[in-house]
Amino acid sequence: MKLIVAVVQGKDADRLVQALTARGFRATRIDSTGGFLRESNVTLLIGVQEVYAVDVLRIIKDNSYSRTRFVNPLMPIIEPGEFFVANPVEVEVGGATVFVLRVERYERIG
Ligand code: 2BA
Repeated sequence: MKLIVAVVQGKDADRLVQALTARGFRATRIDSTGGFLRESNVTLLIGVQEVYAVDVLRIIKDNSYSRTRFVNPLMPIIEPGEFFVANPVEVEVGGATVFVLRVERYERIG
């Protein structure tokens, strides 16, 4: 058993979850926020038998898109009389950030 933790952009999450559930995979969707951009994203927890991990990774790849965002760098400390024009910096936010973890034990109780 593997636990796949995938951080995806909010725009891709609905389609990705639909694609996973249509193929019979179970997923838990957690609303999350990126530490760097401080924008909403979605973290999916997907528990699968090891043989299906490749299929899940393929579905994630097919449904996650890279996008570029412009962010304003932090203002430096400026002295009175000085001025500073911040140039936005382009950042590429990936399709998905994926962690694959080994699961020691999995149970559905009830
Ligand atoms: P954020 O932390 O908001 O990062 C958004 C994008 O900003 C990143 O895209 C990356 O292109 C850039 N970025 C992040 N930290 C940076 C830094 N210190 N310097 C320069 N640029 C930086 P992705 O790498 O595709 O990450 C998308 C989201 O996936 C992240 O949102 C975060 O929520 C999650 N993530 C990425 N790497 C992670 C990690 N090692 N552990 C946990 N979560 C991670």
